[in-house]
Amino acid sequence: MADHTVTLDTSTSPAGISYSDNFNVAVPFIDRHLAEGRGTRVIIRQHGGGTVTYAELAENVNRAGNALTGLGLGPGERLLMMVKDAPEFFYAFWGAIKAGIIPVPLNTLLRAKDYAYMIDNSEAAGIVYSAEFAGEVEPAIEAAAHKPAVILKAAGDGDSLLGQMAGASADLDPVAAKPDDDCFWLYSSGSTGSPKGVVHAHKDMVVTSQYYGVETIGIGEKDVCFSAAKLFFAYGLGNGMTFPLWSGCEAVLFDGAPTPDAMHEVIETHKPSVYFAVPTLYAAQLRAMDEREPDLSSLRACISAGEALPPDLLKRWTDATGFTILDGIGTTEILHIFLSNRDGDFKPGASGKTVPGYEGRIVDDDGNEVPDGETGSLMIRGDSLLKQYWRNPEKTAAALQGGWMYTGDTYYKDEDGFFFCCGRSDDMLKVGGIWCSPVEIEAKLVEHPKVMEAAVVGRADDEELIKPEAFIVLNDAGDASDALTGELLEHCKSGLARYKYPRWFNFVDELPKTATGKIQRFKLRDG
Ligand code: 3UK
Repeated sequence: MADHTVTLDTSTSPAGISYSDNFNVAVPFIDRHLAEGRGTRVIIRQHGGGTVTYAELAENVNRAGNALTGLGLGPGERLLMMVKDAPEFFYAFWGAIKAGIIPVPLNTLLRAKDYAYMIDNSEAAGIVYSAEFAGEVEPAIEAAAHKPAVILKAAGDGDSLLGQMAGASADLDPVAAKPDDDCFWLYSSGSTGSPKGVVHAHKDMVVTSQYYGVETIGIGEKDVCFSAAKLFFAYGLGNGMTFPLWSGCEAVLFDGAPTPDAMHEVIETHKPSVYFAVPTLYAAQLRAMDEREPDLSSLRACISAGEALPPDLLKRWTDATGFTILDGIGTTEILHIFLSNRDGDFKPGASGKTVPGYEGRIVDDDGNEVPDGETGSLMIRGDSLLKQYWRNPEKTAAALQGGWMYTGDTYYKDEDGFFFCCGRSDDMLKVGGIWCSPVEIEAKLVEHPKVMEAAVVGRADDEELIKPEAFIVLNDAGDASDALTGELLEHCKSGLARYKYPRWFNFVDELPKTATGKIQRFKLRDG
């Protein structure tokens, strides 16, 4: 077989996927389109900006790879990316991969402290960031002990990546790789401890794009994909970049905050056929529709992931728009969705059935499969699982057991094969589809001089969506007041990523604890 090729046997479902021995995934995702005559077709439609064709993309990827190499980055070295949803995200990510450099897209909503940790943990050789995020990225670079050799703005004149690309060659041979070689990382959070680098292989984006994108959602050449979830999330990376690239269709990019009105404007302007969002955003869009009815007629599918989609929200969306929403669960470790509802085969409240190519088991504490209808831990097997958590053999061994991934989610399966989510096995929260560690919010609250202790749990709001709620013990109980609540709110908003602040504050005399002093958050949740 020629180098860097994927062969699909579509006579079976899931399709049989085989790879050439020498396999750099930038070739099938980027260069293949030129060979298949798609050069003049549009891949990127930037909201408020221009378009990029497949030929322009391929050239810019080559220039980016050459620019990064020219600056001194070498194969296997990490390039952290705090880059907004814009063409330069594609150039940096694929240019790095084609040159053997490991791109690591980071959540652009994080704070300097988070970035400093990731710089040190990854020992990144390079950082590329959009100017919008300089206020958090630049202090992080100052604070980190490890000093990346290459620091570069993504866009702008002169020293930026785009500036360097202008002077770089438009030809680049893909660096030799194996399908299972390290390709890119994403960071994933845990309830305690620090974020973990999730190492993915070259083949993983092929697996998710084919099994979920093509075989589950039916994404094809005529589709236009728009993801409200940004590209730095595993969810957005698939929705807004790898699925369109795999299927040879278009991606709409929007670099602003995903407000309901902005989403409606983008949909009306660019007429996407497949829309990907999170439950919190669907709920906010419904509220905005009370003011103005958007034209959503270009859509053929609405998809939700990141947190459970409440059945009532699904019903209200369907009543208002005529569309169903296909809920599916994915994780950063498995890269994309592995349980999904389908058009004509869905149940409200369920995460759906297994996606082709994945197997799911629900097990008890001893690892034995439980009968249908009983809850247990969800384990998943498939070909897109992480290789490892970077330099974390303990967490890797706990998560990957005999080829199965322990998701940390509690589930049951009904007699029809539908999986139902019953929540996390740990205390982690998903707020608007984004991880939120109670421990991190508690630590921020305790920094306030009037706070002695704090516990944070998830509480369902009026729309059944989970938000953080704080229980606070003050040094002096007499200080409890609405003014102090306002002060604590500001304290959290200014020091944490913006989705993490508590929506409710309760002042209490003490927190429930175990004999060993561990906060019993479940008692606060249930109480
Ligand atoms: C939770 C869900 C119920 C669940 C993701 C689509 O969310 C993604 O990845 P993360 O690593 O989080 C994974 C965790 O989020 N979760 C996600 N989707 C659902 N819970 N119903 C859902 N539909 O706790 C899971 O373990 O941020 C989503 C595609 C790729 C992804 N990485």
